Amino acid sequence: MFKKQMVLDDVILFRTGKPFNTTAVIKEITDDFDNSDDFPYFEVKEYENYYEFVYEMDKDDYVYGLGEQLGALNKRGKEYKLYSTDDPIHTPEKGSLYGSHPFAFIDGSKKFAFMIDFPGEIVFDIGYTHKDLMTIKVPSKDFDFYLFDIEDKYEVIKKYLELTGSPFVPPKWSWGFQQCRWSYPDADTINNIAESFRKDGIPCDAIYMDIDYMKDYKVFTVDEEKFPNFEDFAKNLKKDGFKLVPIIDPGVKIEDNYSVYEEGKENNYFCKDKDGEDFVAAVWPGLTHFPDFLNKEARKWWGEKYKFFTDKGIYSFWNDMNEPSIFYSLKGFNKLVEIGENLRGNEDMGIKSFLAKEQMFDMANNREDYKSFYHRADDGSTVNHDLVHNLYGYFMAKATVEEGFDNIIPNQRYLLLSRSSYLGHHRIATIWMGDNMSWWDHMLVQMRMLQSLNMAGFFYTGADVGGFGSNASPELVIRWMQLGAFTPLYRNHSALGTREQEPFAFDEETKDIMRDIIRLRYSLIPYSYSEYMKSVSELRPFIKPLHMDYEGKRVKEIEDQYMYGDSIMVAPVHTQNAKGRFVHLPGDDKWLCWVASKYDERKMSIYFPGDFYVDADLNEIPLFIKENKLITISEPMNYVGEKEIEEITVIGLVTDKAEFTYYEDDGETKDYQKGKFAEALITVEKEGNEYKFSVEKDEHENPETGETYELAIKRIKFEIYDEHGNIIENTIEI
Ligand code: MIG
Repeated sequence: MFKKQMVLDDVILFRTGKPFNTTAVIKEITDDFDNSDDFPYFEVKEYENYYEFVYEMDKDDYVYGLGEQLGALNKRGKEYKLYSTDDPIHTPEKGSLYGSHPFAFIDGSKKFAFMIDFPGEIVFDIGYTHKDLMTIKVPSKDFDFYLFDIEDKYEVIKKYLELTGSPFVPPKWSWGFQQCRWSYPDADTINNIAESFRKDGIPCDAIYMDIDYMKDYKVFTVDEEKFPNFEDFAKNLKKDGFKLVPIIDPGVKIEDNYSVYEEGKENNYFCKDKDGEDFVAAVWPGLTHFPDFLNKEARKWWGEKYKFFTDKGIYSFWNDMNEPSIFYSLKGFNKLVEIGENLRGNEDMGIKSFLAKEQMFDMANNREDYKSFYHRADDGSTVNHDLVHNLYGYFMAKATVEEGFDNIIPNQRYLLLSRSSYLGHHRIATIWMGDNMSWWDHMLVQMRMLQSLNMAGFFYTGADVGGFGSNASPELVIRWMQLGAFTPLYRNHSALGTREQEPFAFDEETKDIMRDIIRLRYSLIPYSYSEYMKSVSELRPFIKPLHMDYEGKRVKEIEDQYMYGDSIMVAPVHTQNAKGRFVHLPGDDKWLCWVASKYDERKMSIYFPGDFYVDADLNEIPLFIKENKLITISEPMNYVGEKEIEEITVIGLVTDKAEFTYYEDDGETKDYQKGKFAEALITVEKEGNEYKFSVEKDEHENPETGETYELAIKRIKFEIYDEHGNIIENTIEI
């Protein structure tokens, strides 16, 4: 039985029972419900313990959404199990990854969208069992179902974000390049990496610290032997423009006198088993307890722990392993020992170790283990983990931000990556896409996920550039670095035991090409940052699949081209040994093609709509600037904020009128929310054969201090193309 409420125009909430308060939705829901059984679009089937929603798909219906998932952009033809899972083998048939985002769009004979706010497993069978039926199974009688009876996808996303909150804004430096590896084992290694970037003139803004920085993998500790004078080490790197980003794992090592363990145990901050004992699971540190992030007191305790780092000027983190990933539980391990016992005597056949290994894999991330522990929710109730499983990573981020940063560094912007996430996570943090591989296919996987995640509110996200697992060839890393330059999170990461992937880990030519790509990325930051801030304030995705802007089945099938901001369509080369690729240019607009390699080298040509093979040598990536749209570039720097940007160059193909809003703020604090920012409205207009250029400054006043935020740019250069490819140049001092 459902009751319903109109929560926003054309957004109807259908509620059954007493849903767990996931806090995915921040819009206040009143008690003002009507009883109703008229559920549009779906046939609703009620069973003893669950509901099923069945939608009969038209043969031409497309289904988009579900955020972080594998497989095609159009979700039709597969089964998805939304149950957050640490699965490092991202092959196309997999139906569960680290995050759960039950929000989907039907785009076909009927157009609408829906979101199911339920934190346990939801199974989406989208034309898998029966090719034209979508069946969604929610194993509960307590959840919220939001129906967006809206055709336009931008409008749906806007309403979705009005419900769940606008996407978070990381510091400006997070548009810089970021280097990671599991692991840089000690301070010397990290200092050498930093030095190599500067010595080689390769811009870089952040270096990550993976699990080996900790003492015996104990969270909120630093191994002082490997990192002596940690505070000075962090300070010195910062002086040189490098931000350190430590990993944080939730499992707290069981070890007497380790303060995090002692405090958690004493105050009952850990998840409990059915007997009320602290639940034991093995992860990196060995046997651990899991903090109960669903409990406010525990969140507060955890959030304050980040002070250990924020006091040292470190404000950015990656919360890993928070599905939570379990190697094995104590119960599982005891079983294994039994099996081992049974196998005694067979040692020399080698079978014991083999079987044990198989068993170990079976034991990891086991559903029985998830069913065997409990949370104490904020309302005092005890909840079985399995029913709220998909919240763990999101609530860890809430602990980090709402109970941590909001108190200890309230005005500071931060970059917080999390591996696991749920609906609503995007407003306080973001995710990276987890353990991909150095496989060509995974570049396509990244592009699909990037588009889907943007539709789910994760505007700033990205995957491990170059691939995490397995070994990358120089060609693969180059192509991936090109793609990565057009994803918000631009982080190269690789796994322990795999080939090194830093720009200088390869031959000189590869390094030179990678330097040029990274410099191109930095030169585009004035564009990327301006467009990002606009997308957040307008609640329009920053990355857009072509089907968001164009109609027709041709564009709906395009997965490897997307809009990066409103002006650039990017078409990365993502296949082995390719020297170019096919590109579809949609709509009626012409496109200014920039086969880009160096930021200051223009290889431009004008294209009309249609399908083309575009050449792109190993050092080149095809970019298409939309007719009557503009981009802005500047001189690259070693790191974001090294120098003030005083001059930008505006590039575009203008046949009528083009406008661009260039945006500036301090890039580090939340003061922009109080008006501490400035914009320049740049206009290029063609009248007859004449071009008119204008720049209007909009420097805001901070209502609290009365201060005006002044633009740093002083000069705007124009490189405008007409439809014949002629260049019109101009400079305006402002
Ligand atoms: O079990 O910390 O996704 O980025 O390098 C593996 C080591 C744990 C998984 C993360 C990956 C990270 C790795 N972690």
